[in-house]
Amino acid sequence: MKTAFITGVTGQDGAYLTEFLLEKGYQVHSLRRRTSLDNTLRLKEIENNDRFHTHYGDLTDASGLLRLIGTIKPDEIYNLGAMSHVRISFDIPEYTGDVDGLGTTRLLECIRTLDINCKFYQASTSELYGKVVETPQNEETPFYPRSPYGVAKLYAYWMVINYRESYGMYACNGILFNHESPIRGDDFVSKKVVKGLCNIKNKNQDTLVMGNIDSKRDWGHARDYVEGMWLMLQQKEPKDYVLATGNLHSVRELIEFTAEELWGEKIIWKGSGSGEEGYIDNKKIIEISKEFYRPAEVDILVGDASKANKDLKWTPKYDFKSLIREMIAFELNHKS
Ligand code: NAP
Ligand code: F7E
Repeated sequence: MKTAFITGVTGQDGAYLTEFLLEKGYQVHSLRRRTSLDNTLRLKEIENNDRFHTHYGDLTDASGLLRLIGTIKPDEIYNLGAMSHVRISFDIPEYTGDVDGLGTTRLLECIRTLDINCKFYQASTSELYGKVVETPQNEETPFYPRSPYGVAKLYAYWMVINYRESYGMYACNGILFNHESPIRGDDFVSKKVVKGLCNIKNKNQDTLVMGNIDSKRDWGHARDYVEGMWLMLQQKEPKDYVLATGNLHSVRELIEFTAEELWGEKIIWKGSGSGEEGYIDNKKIIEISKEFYRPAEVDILVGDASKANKDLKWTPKYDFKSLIREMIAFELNHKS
């Protein structure tokens, strides 16, 4: 029976990965932060599994990480913990660097110091490509991060490669494009749109206030992506892989598709820029506010996952429509 150690277990990917590894028979140890309110809501269905364990700790606390990893001696570490919100990283850049950048180094140093035979997965991101220099982006595309989050993750990306090359560690970067689910955090655009429009449909909210609706992303389902993380650690050689669907949609299309699913009719757009508004049945449901714009935006990201497709035999099972439909069904079932 293999043992995994997961940071970021209370997040979206942490919950799906834990479920996936438990199904594979793993012992799963995980890092949770102490918070004043319960942060384990996503773990309710698995928290009583006797192969699942949580330990208090923090990616900024090196001695705690060393003690935990030294005791657990995991076969695999999945570093999913991060301050993962791109816009908020502009508000707390130093903290973001500490957790997302140095936090990764602290874990790599634990493996090196303890001299344990442990594979390492790093949650790298399409935000590394930022102001893209080519489309679609693959493992060879040069990076140009556009936020403190992207810059911190770029440092972590290179530390993973440096430890692989310097110490022969089995360490991989998964360069994952946006992936969503019903348990996505409320302040990411997919969840904000689906939840907001479901609330409006149920007359629990009047309007939804959005930022830049013309940015474009490659959205997949988190359930597909955690399988890719695991596959990266089951290969002969450690390598870095892009996981993406290869399909591009704008935030505007996300709003339009969700609205059409809920009302069965097309949203009518009026005005432009930050004065643009969206209407259904002559009722305003969308407004734009610069509050949600970013100091530097990433306009378009779409990935080419051919390498993962070939080496890992990884292909996503969900597409954009099945992802959003699942998110809508979840919101309606939880609100009625
Ligand atoms: P998420 O839902 O925001 O979860 C982040 C996790 O990190 C939470 O468990 C959070 O704990 C934990 N965390 C935050 N600060 C920490 C700290 N100082 N010490 C220890 N843990 C800390 O993120 P996600 O969507 O699951 O993403 C997982 C990872 O993949 C992240 O590293 C993210 O940057 C990266 N990524 C995500 C995507 C995507 O589209 N989802 C794409 C590419 C890469 P609390 O619950 O206590 O806040
Ligand atoms: O924004 C635009 C926004 O916050 C997507 C993280 O998981 O994926 C995620 O980062 C787009 C951006 O995700 C709103 O400006 C418009 O262009 O859902 P998001 P993200 O920034 O792409 C990457 C791969 C990660 O690694 C990150 O950890 O949507 N947008 N209006 C908005 N975004 C938000 N959040 N809220 C709005 O009102």
